[in-house]
Amino acid sequence: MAKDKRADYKASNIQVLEGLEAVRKRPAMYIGDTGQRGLHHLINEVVDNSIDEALAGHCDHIIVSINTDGSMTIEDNGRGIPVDKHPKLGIPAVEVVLTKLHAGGKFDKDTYKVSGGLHGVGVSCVNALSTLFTAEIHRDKKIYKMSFERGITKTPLTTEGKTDRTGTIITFLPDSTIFTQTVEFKFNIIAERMRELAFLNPQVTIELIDYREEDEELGKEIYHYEGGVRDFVKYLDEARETHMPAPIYIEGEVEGVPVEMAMQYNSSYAENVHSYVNNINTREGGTHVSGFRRALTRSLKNYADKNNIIKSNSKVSISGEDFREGLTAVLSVKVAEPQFEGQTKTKLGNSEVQSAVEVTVYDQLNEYLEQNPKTAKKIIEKVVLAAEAREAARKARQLVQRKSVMSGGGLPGKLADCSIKDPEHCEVYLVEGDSAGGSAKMGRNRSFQAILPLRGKILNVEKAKINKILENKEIQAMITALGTGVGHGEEDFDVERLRYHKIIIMTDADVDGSHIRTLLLTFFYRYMRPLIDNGHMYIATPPLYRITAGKNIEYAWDDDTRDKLINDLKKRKKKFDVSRYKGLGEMNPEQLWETTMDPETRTLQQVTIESAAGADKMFSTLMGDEVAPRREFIERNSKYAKLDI
Ligand code: 0RA
Repeated sequence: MAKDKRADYKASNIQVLEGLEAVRKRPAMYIGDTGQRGLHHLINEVVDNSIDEALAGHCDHIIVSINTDGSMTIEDNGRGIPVDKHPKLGIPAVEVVLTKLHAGGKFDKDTYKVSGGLHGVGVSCVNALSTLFTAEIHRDKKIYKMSFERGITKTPLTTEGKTDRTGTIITFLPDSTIFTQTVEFKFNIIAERMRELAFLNPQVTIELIDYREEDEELGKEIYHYEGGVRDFVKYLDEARETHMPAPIYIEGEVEGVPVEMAMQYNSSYAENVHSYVNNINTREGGTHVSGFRRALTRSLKNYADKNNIIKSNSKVSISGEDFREGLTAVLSVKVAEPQFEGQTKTKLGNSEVQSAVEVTVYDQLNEYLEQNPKTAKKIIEKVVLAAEAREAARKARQLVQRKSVMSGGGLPGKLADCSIKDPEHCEVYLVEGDSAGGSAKMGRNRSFQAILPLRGKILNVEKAKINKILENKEIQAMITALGTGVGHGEEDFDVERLRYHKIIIMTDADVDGSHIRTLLLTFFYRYMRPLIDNGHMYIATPPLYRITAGKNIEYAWDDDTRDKLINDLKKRKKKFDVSRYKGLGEMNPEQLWETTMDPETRTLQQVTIESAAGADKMFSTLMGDEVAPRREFIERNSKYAKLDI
């Protein structure tokens, strides 16, 4: 492996800024939150350090294990955390790295550090938030060990024997007094991030092992992708029909900014451009994404003009977004000092990156088109179709608007609106079926709860063009009720006009219900994405069972609780009756209010999208053309009982 001299720093380079007290006092300030997301963030924090070693050319294997006692182990074959004494502090460098905030040599600008990017709070935060944290270091032919409790050194650095390898093995047990919601690590959440890291760093192999799983085969996955971002694009499009023999691959470096990109057109109508800076998903885009878009538009337009493809085919004018319909792309750049902006700090601000990406993509895409005239022609024809569909959609949109104006107040007839008008305090229930809709209308608090019953199956937007989608009655009703408009353009969709800050999907707790929920989520994800990003989408959770004992009624949301309630009643020698709710329609309005709609007692699941690439893959697999990947996806995920959406 190539050694990078610049990264060969020792203890003296490690800067010390702060203690760990602050982290335990305000954990959310450092890791975002203390829920499931924050818990899993701990793993990323450690793995990022191993990836940094890989980026510096010193590591190519990482093993991530979920242990039976609830702890996590992350092992790498990097150089090992330095152990020599820090000149000023007089303690081993590893102790500085693991106990002082922001220590870890990440002030070295010459290497691209994941940990210097978005989160970058350092592995010491993980230590602070763990009841037990151990580090085993293989370095200089020796094995070193050290352990901590809640960030405080428990056993100082000792040597324990000899070794021929180098690397770091970190094990930590998250503190349940900090992570009060859950300390349970989820295989799927970790798997998604590890797979993503393996796609973005083809030089590394990442093994993920779940020792809680008895079936050895089920509990182990190995991620290694020689093809890097090319393999990522193929993976994302697995359930889609593609229009090209292989993804276009572009790679280059301009003024110290390495650029890598793979792209491929498919038969869907969605734009799937995923971008990364130093392995961090830049969901809000930024300069690298604008560079890519400009290059794509310019290059394809040029080619079409030069070869007279567009003129002879179409009268419509083509806009930038038409070049990205049905496009799956992954763009990955490395930036030494990234500037992150935007609401969620996932928008790249460095202006020099735009031209680096634009130049690289433009030149190499031109070359590709020249060399592959057949594919080039297919792409341009697809772009023309996209422009025509966009034009048709514009007309359909106007029609929807005109219709709603003609029908009076402009709101759909079956919407039972709430009486207060302040969107912040209003919520709308999207309810499956007219009968459940009827119960919900009677049971609701009409001052702030609106009900929109939806009839039958919602259109599968994954397989339909935008103009067809806009002709669908149920979708029209949702668009007018929500007030935001629909689509990707700034003029098409405006989250500021949203009439309800909570949009709650309420479907039956059965297979049909979950299908309808997924169809709705696919629509919102593809065409009203900011509603999800801004945290407006929720899922209602109606109970599965009702247990009646005399006048006393209790509800259970799962089998365990039902059995507990039953056993309790048996012990107290009470007579009781258990009924399973088959659908929302079986509940009377009072029951529906009490269990599912009363803000005091209901549980709402907020819809969050952790990884855009993961969500894209999920929706395209569940709703797309190919049957085999769908079956496999459902089989794989059914062992985790519930999809995490
Ligand atoms: C500080 C400096 C160096 C490496 C690391 C930290 C390091 C940290 C972690 C955490 C997990 N695995 C890790 N591997 C390395 C530079 C090492 C050198 O100069 O030899």
